[in-house]
Amino acid sequence: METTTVVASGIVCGGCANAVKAAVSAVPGVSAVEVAVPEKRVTVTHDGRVSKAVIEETLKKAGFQPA
Ligand SMILES: [Cu+2]
Repeated sequence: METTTVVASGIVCGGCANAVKAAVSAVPGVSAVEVAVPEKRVTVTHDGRVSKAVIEETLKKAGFQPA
C-alpha cells in the first residue's frame, strides 16, 4: 500500500470531507481516504497505481481545487 497526500482548497466542513471521501474512494485502487478539514488535506491509501494527478483531477471534478 502507498499513501498520497493532496491539499485542496474548498474543504471547509464535514460535508465537504464526505464529498471528497465519496469521490476519491470511487477511484479504482483506492482503499482508504482520510480528510483533515482544518488542514484541507486529503490522504489517500491505494495500491500504488493511483497517481497524484488522478486524485487531483478527481478532486477538481468534485468541486475542490488542488493547491
Ligand atoms: Cu463543506
